[in-house]
Amino acid sequence: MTLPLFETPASAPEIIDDGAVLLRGFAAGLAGRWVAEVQALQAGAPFRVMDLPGGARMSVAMTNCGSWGWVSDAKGYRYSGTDPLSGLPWPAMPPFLRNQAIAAAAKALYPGFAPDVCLINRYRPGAKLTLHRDEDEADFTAPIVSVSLGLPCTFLWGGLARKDPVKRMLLMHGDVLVWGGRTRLTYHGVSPLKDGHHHLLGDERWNLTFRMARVRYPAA
Ligand code: MD3
Ligand code: FE
Repeated sequence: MTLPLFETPASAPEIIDDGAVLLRGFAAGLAGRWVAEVQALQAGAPFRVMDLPGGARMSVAMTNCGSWGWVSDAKGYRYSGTDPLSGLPWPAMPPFLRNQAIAAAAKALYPGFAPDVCLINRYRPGAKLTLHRDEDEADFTAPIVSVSLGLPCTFLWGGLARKDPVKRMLLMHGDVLVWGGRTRLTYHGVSPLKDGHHHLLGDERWNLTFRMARVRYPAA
């Protein structure tokens, strides 16, 4: 059989831990559409760098779509129904993005996923995310679906305590990870992005995380 050039075939789901499922290449086939959808969101809610409560500035630029968006400033982190840059509601989650995230969750055996937030992170060379837990959501029984596009990164994957040993894992363009069950509250982060060139995103890496911030899982 001849595989199409330039396309990573999506592979069977891999269980990488209790509740965490890796769908290698899930978003690779329609990556151009993913990129176009994120670009279209820029008109209403552009990428911006946020401040951390301690006073430092993040290196990753972020934006959101959906009913809620994750924000950070001198006062702390929280979900906000409006974009602090515009004062307006975040752009609606495009149906293509939402449907793809729901399909990925279903493939990872999480039916009833109904994301009300898509947080979008943009990394340029040197940008990183220090070890943290995602704990601002209302219902930790809901998984998080994460989609990687563009340059590869070294993902840092720890345990349930900050001091637990950290494993490293290469996340590549098109990879989708579904984090649920026992892994939902693990510490994780991203090593400083290495310079490189990707045919769709140049020297950038984008990561989309679909979350259920203010809805209960599973959705009725
Ligand atoms: C494990 N983003 O936005 S995606 C974040 O690549 C975030 O931009 C990283 O961590 C990024 O909060 C990592 C992989 C990921 C996302 C959410 C998780 C791993 C997770 C939630 C729980 C456990
Ligand atoms: Fe996170």
